[in-house]
Amino acid sequence: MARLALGALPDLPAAQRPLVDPRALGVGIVHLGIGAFHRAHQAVFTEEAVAAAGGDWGICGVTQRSRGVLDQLQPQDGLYSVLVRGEDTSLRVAGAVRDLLFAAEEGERLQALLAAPSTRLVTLTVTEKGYRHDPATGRLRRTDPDVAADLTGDALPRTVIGQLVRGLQARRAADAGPITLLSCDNLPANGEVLRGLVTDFCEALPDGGSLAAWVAESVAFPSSMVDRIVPATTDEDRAEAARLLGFEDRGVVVTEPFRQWVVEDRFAAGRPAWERAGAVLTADVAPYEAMKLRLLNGSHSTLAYLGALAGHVYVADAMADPGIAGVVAHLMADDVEPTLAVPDGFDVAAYQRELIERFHNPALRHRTVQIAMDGTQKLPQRLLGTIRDALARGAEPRFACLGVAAWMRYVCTADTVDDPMADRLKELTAEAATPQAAVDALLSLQEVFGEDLPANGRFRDLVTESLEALTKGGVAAATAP
Ligand code: CS2
Repeated sequence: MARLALGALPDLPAAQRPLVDPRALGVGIVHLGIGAFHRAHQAVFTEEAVAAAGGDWGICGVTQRSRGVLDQLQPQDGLYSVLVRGEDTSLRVAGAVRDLLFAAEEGERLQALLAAPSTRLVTLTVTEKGYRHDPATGRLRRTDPDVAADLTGDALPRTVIGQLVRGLQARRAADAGPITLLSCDNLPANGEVLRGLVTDFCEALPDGGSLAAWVAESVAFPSSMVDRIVPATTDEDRAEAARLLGFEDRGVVVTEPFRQWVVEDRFAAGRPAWERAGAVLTADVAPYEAMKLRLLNGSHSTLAYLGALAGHVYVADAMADPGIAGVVAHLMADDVEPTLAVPDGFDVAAYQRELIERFHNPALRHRTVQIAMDGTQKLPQRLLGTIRDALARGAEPRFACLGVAAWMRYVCTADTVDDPMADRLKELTAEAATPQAAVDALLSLQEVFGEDLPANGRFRDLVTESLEALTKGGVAAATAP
């Protein structure tokens, strides 16, 4: 079977062709972290925006650690299909990705692109751990060996923040004008966090003060809330795409019908007309961010740990378990909702019902272990914020604490824990023979729990009770109503 590429487009039915002519689209966006999520989310919004309102907003997708996505997309001229699975299945080839770059081997080209006047926007989906920050404080971890190496400036930078700062340095030297760096990762105040990390990095450089001042003047860091569930693509997905397209597509991404993007409208050098594609451009993203991170992602992580412990491979299977589904519903309504500042006119109860439906989508095979990864980087914004706010109001966030306990049980019992702090977690829990000892050991992770939560007796008790229940009676006992 022939491979999808520009030459294949005339053979596709109109409903499967890109909305724009990829050949006519110049690159205006550099995207760091071109995984499945970006391809099913921002790249789709951008293509629709360009189709509606024009502009040279093609994307150069950058990968950091592996050539995988380049091997998929380069032979396909950047084209891939988006396979949407809801009640019906649909597929369309996406046309906004016009160039690809492997940062580990093409650091100089990346720097040149960031310094080019045609590049007006850099977007990021590098995952929580890609920021190399301390999740509890949001500051740059200068002791991280890669960050420390990048700060010496001796070789091409390896970290995302190092690459951005090097690119900004070159942009300033080239007098190429202002630019926007837009974080699209699941972190609260993600724009503010990114601004803080870039500034921390600049200020740690010799003579970095004037660079930091230029950044403050010329670079915008809007925040954004992104939402679309995009499970990892499987061989069956690739087979289905080939059947629907009549061409082999190694880059296909699978997703749900739902998508949402709320973006702070503060750009230094223009942007695509994303509102024409259904994005919400607003002055304040914070209420949307908290709502999404706490309701969707907090539930997701809780489902992932409880589900994986109970042997459920997919999120939809975990949702079919009445005990787990009950925990998710209570977590949202009892623990999270009272902590939210809901935007005016927003129906938060309907939002929760819709989330539950999305989690039930049987056509999306979303693995619990995929969501379970990187727990140390995810817990603070997904569950601990809810717990802090609930405790401060004198409430008992039992379900959010069960989520934390499920993470602890998972960390103590899973064969492999995929987490940047996996070695620390292993060391800490190696000697922990009782639930109480495991709670004591894991709460010593200040980078995750801060100083306040470990010192809060009510929090410790709630987590310990749940971990005891999980240890003695398993998920069924811990989730019994
Ligand atoms: C998930 C998210 O893998 C995870 O941790 O919770 O990727 C989730 O699917 C997205 O944030 C949905 O918008």
